[in-house]
Amino acid sequence: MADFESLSQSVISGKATQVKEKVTAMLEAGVNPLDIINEGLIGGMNVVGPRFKSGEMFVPEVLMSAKAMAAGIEIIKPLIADQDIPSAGKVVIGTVKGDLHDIGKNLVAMMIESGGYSVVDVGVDISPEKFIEAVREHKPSIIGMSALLTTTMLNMKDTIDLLKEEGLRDQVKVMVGGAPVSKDFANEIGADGFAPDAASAVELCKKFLA
Ligand code: B1M
Repeated sequence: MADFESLSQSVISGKATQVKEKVTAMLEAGVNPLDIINEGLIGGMNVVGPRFKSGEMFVPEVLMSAKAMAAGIEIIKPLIADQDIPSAGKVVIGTVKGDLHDIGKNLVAMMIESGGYSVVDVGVDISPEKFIEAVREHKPSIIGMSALLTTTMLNMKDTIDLLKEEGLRDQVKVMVGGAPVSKDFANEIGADGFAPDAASAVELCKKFLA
């Protein structure tokens, strides 16, 4: 039985080396890579969130946790992103303007890629204008916007409005997600869909491109 609790604990305490060792040992023992992500790594970040909120953890510690989680993801990524799958469609993904949170966005990008789509990750703090530029340059079927702050989620609407103004809205499906985002909010701003987590994001891509 894999000790996900111990892996989560290493994420919480920001110990990247321990995370790497534990992830490697679990993979060698044949544990499913997605279970390692969902139960061990995300499990740890799910504890970090409330502690950050309640003032038990501060930004430098949260960053250490984020780095420890990223170290684990790096080891797992090549195992689940199958480069040989022919692309089922292209997705441009980024975190919206003013927002630097990228852990969830990176996970979503990785899962979408492993679902057979080619992904162009445009990064964080992406303004509506930069999203438009990326749509023109990469011609994706889907654009994905991530936001973790209640203040920055409003920038999703600005991007959708600019897509309309630029006559590009009909060419792409818009998917939104991130902790403060909801289905109702997605409908309100005129997005095509909302995904609460990375696995649902892959399902949504499939639905969009079916
Ligand atoms: Co920030 N932060 N943070 N933070 N941070 C939150 C989001 C917060 C909820 C913490 C809290 O107070 N409880 C709070 C937001 C409050 C609000 O707006 N209501 C907050 C705040 C306030 C801030 C700062 C303003 C703090 C400060 O400086 N005073 C600041 C803002 C900086 C900025 O962006 N301009 C800040 C900074 C940071 C760090 C830099 C320290 C770090 C980010 C490091 C990084 O990303 N590289 C950080 C972190 C780590 C967090 C928490 C603790 C964890 C976020 C995370 O990575 N979760 C977070 C608390 C929390 O969310 N519980 C918090 C794990 C990740 C796997 O989940 O991102 O939700 P998540 O992604 C999920 C789903 O949401 C979904 O799938 C993912 C996988 O299942 N999903 C999508 C995400 N994007 C999607 C896109 C899709 C579809 C699904 O389609 C395109």
